[in-house]
Amino acid sequence: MGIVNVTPDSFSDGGEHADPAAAIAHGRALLAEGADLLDVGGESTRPGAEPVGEQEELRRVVPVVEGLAGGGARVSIDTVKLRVAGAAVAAGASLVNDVTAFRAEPALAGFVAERGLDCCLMHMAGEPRTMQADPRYDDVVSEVKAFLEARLAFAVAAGIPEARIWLDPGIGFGKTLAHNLELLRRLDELVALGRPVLFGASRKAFLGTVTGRSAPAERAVATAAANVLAYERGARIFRVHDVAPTRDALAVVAATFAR
Ligand code: HH2
Repeated sequence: MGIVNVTPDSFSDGGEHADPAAAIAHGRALLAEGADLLDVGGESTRPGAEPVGEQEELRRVVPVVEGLAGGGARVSIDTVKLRVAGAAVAAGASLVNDVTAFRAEPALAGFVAERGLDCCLMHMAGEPRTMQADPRYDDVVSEVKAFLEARLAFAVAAGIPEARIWLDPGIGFGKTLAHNLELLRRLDELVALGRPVLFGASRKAFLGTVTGRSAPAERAVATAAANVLAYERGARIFRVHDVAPTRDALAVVAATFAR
């Protein structure tokens, strides 16, 4: 899953693809690198980010979804808002990636059900503005697992077939370095829930801490390494800014384990 951020303030690529033509060109480049789908987002969820108004988010994402889906790409819409998801789906998106797992707008689950869409449900402790203040868990993996189980049950009760639901530990969303590493180390426990697991570590701060690389764009190798570990533990969708390095890393994994 290649990331197309149409935002002025994303943590690693804010402002780079803020106009629709640049964002569409970027999405096409990610497809050429081997992305199977593109995740288009118009609201940054980085720690400390302020929420974006609905009109502004619509203005950012709709032309980009239209341009990419119109060209044949599979597009996911990264939003927590029902109206934005509605407009993105009308423009050709077929998957809803909601970082609140339908807590921001529970009616979004009914919309996904009614339209026969796929969705990704992610764990987040708190909200982006404050989530990194002092995250605490007794056991991060069992708490994230219990949360995802409950949100999966909510989505199924809203009418979304289980087969259409992906789960995501929400790397960096209300988690310390130790929490992120523990989730990666024990990712198989989330895979055991029986749904495809999406892993989103791309360029995130914990990789900067581990490698000493303060510039997010220099964390592509660290991202690929984390994704190989996640693959080994059963994750199957990788949300990344740099598609080519993760593709190469996963090709080595596939060649090693293919019989
Ligand atoms: N991470 C980000 C945004 N959306 N969605 C899912 N399912 N999983 C994630 O880990 C995830 C996500 C944050 O990364 P990015 O889009 O690069 O930054 P920003 O939120 O600053 O735009």
